[in-house]
Amino acid sequence: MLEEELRKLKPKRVALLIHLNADPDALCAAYALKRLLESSKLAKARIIAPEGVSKLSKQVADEFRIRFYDSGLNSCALAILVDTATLEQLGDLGGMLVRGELPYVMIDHHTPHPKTVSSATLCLIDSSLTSSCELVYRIYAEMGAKLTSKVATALLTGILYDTRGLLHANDNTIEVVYELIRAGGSLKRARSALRVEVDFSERVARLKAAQRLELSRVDDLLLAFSHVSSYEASAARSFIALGADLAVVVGGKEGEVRISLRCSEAFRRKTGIHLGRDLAEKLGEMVGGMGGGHATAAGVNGVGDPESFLPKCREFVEEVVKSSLLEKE
Ligand SMILES: [Mn+2]
Repeated sequence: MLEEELRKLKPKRVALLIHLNADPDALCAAYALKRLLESSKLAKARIIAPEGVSKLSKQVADEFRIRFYDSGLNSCALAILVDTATLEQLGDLGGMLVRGELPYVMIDHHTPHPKTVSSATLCLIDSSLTSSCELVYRIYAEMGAKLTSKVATALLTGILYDTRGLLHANDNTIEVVYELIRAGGSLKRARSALRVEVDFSERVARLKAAQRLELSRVDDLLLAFSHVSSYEASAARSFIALGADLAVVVGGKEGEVRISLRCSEAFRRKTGIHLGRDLAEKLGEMVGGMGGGHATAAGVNGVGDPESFLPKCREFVEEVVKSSLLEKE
């Protein structure tokens, strides 16, 4: 279908557009498409990542020598949106598409926005797939195009990323992974492309936060509190991994206070507490700043002394948790 569309439109140059702060699935899917369009002589292609890609994607790009740009849309006759469900996810570059100045095709595994779909020339969307790379593999298969081992490995990388190392893989994912390995793809190399080493200073911060950890128990919920000068979010996440139901880590120095809150799904279910709304917003007021976020991850910025704010913070959080449990009874 994509092939027919391209033979009809005959664009000289195609932009492969990926979302802001693109993850490895978006980048690898775009890369494999670029190789497909060029090797089958359908069009020249350029990967455009508005405002750049994520830190991990940068590492993947270095590993596979994938080149991407943050501009050049003007010289393209067609855009292919990869792993991108709405035009808003393209930042300022989406403007040209919103204004209808450039036709676009969508290739994605997210549930798309109806408005974005209705203006598209062609949509190849399958939300039953766990990654965009699987969809790109399907396009290769439909066209009968040959995969090089490098492209196969790149597609495996995107799949491993979006499925958290195949944890969320479904039957189709495993079939595609099998075919990619048969085509010469290396799971080992894909895994190593995604391996992240945690910074030394970040590991020190996590361990210091652990050293200062104060534990409270409310019913059968474990609440962990601590303070650290930086990497408070990383410390809070590590407490959840250790087994805390709720982690509150106060960070900052020299009069600046940041608070990072994380909780488990079980905590959310048992207490009904939304960290952003029920804790972060009020903590933000308490430190003369602002707080907010999601149900299981939130943050606060304000002023004060992190260490001396911790007891007040702890008292407030424990109160909210206790009263939410009473309400639930
Ligand atoms: Mn994806």
